Amino acid sequence: MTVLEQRGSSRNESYWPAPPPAWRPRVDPAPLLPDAEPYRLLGTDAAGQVGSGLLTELYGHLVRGRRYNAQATALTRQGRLAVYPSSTGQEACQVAAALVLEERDWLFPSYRDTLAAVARGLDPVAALTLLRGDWHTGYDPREHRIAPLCTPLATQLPHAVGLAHAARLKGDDVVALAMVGDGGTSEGDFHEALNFAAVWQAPVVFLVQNNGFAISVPLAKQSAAPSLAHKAVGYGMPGRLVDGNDAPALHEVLSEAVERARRGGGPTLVEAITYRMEAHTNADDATRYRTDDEVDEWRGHDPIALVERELSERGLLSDELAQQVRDGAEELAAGLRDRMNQDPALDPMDLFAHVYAEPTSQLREQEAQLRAELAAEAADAGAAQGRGANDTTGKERP
Ligand SMILES: Cc1ncc(C[n+]2csc(CCOP(=O)(O)OP(=O)(O)O)c2C)c(N)n1
Ligand SMILES: [Mg+2]
Repeated sequence: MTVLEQRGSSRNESYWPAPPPAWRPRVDPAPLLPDAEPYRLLGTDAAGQVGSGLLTELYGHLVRGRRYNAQATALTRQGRLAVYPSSTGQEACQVAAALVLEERDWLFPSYRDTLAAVARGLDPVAALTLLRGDWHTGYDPREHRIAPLCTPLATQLPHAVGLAHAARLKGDDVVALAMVGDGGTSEGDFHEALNFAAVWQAPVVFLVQNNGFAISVPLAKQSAAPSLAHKAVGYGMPGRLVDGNDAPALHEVLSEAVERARRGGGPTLVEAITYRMEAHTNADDATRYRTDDEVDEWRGHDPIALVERELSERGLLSDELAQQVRDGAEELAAGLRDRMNQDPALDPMDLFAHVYAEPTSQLREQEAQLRAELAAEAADAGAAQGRGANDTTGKERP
């Protein structure tokens, strides 16, 4: 019998044995799948189940957070802050992430998550240290259990997994919550972190703030996934899709994920659908890649207005409460202004300290280059001052 003849006889079981049971889904993927629609509480029949105490607490944090963002952005315009990635519009994610954690837990923020760190109790000025151009974090991460605000995309995620896994091995009751943007989910570190977290059943919660853009790149240009929460299923962990502007809904979903992680149930990926109301940072012009209509549409789904509406419906938004919350926010902003108006003694050359015990040759080269540039700048400034002092004509020089 020729090979072709054998192929033809599909009933020849010695030639076509049944395939080994190599592939079987280890778990039923259905329970891991996110809901088709983002989970919401405010504006639904279930809103009544949110405690009034929590609602009021969230409100206070949201208003303070928005005021903090506005003040920090103003400081960039005054040259007091090098750069600020505002989270205006995303305050619900920031506040909920901070409030669901216990003191012993860890927060792993990205560069946009200053508010989460402040809502967790970090000094509002210390939280801006890196963005001010200093070489260090400005606070002791171990003391506050807040990792440094991370600028390289997604690198905070494997760190969170490592810390959570180590804590579990040591028997410490610690959960890590790691924040990342929609753009960050396309990074290799995202994959590695989620894969390890699921295999080890590490007590981690991943919170993706899907604000629609990675700088100017809209989500559709960098992911074809049905939703970012769907990515969880491929790793073997549940994915949850939540309205990222609904603070109580996020608080509930994140609390459940934290509790699940704490009792040994493993990691969860939570995707919060939200929107960045300001530009990427003060160095970006958002009008070049999105329309005012789109921004206005999101203005109608504002996280603070949503909570205010629910408080009003319950008769809880008294003038007194509103004033008290506003005063608290103004006090925070005034403190930030005053303290940020003091000039820190920053030396750009400090960049090169503490990188390696023995600096590499490339680092030494870069150090020499920066030293030369700074010297040339200082010489230019000196010469300009000299010209100004000798200039009696009042005419501008070419
Ligand atoms: C590894 C790495 N690559 C590129 C960048 C440059 N970068 C800074 S922010 C950003 C967009 C990130 O978008 P997203 O993750 O959605 O977060 P968002 O800024 O929207 O909060 C990029 C590409 C970076 N910081 N790190
Ligand atoms: Mg984004």
